[in-house]
Amino acid sequence: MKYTITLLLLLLLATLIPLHAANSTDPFTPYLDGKPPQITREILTPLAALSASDVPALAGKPNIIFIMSDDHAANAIGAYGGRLAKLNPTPTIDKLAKEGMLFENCFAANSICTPSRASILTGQYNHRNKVYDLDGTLEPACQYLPIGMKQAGYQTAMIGKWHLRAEPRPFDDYCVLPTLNPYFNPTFLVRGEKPWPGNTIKREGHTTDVILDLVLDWMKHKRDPRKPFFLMYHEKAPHDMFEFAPRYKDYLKDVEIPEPSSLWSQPGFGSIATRGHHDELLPYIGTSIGTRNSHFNYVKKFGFEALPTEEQRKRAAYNEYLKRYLRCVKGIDDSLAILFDYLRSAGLMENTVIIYTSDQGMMLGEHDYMDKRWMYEESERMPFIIRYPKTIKPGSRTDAIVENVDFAPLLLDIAGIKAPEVMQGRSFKAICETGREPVDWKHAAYYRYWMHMVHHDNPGNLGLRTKDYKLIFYYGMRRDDKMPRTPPGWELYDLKKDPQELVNVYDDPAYARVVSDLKKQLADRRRAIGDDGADYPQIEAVVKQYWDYDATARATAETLSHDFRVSKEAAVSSTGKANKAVP
Ligand SMILES: [Ca+2]
Repeated sequence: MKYTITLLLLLLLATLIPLHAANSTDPFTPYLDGKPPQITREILTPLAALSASDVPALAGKPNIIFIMSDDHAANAIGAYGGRLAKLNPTPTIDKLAKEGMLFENCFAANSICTPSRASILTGQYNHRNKVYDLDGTLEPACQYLPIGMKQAGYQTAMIGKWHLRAEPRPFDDYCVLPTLNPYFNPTFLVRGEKPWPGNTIKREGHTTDVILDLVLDWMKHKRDPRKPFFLMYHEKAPHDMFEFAPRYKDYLKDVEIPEPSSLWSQPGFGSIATRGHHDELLPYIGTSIGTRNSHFNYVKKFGFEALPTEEQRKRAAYNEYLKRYLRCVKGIDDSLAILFDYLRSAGLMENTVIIYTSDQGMMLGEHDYMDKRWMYEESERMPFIIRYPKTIKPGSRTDAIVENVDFAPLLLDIAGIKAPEVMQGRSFKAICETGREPVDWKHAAYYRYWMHMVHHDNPGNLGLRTKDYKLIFYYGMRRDDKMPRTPPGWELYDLKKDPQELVNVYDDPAYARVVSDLKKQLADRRRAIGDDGADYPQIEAVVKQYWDYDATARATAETLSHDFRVSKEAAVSSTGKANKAVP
């Protein structure tokens, strides 16, 4: 009887609400001309995308929980086996990996929060979705993933860190942190009577605990058991400044954190683009653990300047950084243990696809760097673990290359619908289920970081990462060209021989063939995905000028290196502030 009434209600709704699907069966068709339409009613009305005949079909669809932390490097997950694994930082996530599949080569197309999230929601690279940097906005009409999941018949919810500025309107339910938010006693933006972002709720406690409570509350009280659900559960932790819940203050207290060798010595690392001519830009490029970068380093930030030697200062800063960070990670891992216990007790564990990832990685002292943004492994790599024992073999691993633009197509595929043309990524469901890559699967991940020399002093760059090599080109300028340019330069790392990227072999004659092959692949990929420089011809001119990197280009790069150093020194003498960024 209840079922019949539900069907009748659904039929009634379907009659009352005019679907634009009447004109087209593809909800994404209107976006193909690049002009997002106004949000239509079927996007806003939870039940409208469902027709009565869909209801029985939904019974076989799995639920999906997409868990994403902020800046959680694979190195800080035990299952990835990095140098921190011996500290056992993530027993719960490790267990998830044992019960599912771990991706060793999952990469962010742009290793920074807002752009990576935009790629995940749209299935597009940032030159296409136009969310280049932290100021980017992803309008509701372009939030293709939740729109598609709803079309597939799912109840959708977004809880936690959002960072895309515009309202997450296509979700049935949302409860998201504003862009700037504290670790304790956070405020959330919710749907309500006032226009976005006018409706808020406030919660007491540490953000990790509060977000877990909101997730559990949604699961227990707001979930519609008649439908499969798609929940995006986004942590704020372990983003800087790493404020952990007080109960973790003694975690790792007396432990000496294992160090990467590149924290101390890396004579073959980098290029003129990252070190300057004869290392003259080392104080200015890339924020540091030790005092190399006087503008932003963790010796200063954590107050270790009074220690007698640089070795002591750097070691103290490194340990403080890693302990704060890992205490935040521990909080996430403990939260997930509670969530998974709940899923088991509610009988949801076996029919729910669980994904754990992070919006990108994080430099944890490798190369004396902090933060992300770089294309180096620790920053570019995203952890990606997927558990669904019905179709995914427990304890499996793959080295297939996948990118964050592939997430939305995968999720839609799991939900039983095809990714729309507007998405540039491709589903890797077959890899999850078979462990094998389709014959025409991609061989490389594309990368492009646009936020030249802001916040953490990283030059603009682009590149390609294959299973064997990484080619990076630093073009060194901002989109508006209003920040001093840094010297263009190339770096090549042989990842099989040198997984820690300690030696740039770009100029080694033995790699000349590799360089030319990779440049061709890079040019082909840029063409294929439409990153043709049309929006920023000034940058594209630099890419062209330095593509072959002949003697003339190298000489010009040296001049730019000197000019940049001089501009920095002038800024110090005029402002009195060490290494202040000058737009
Ligand atoms: Ca992030």
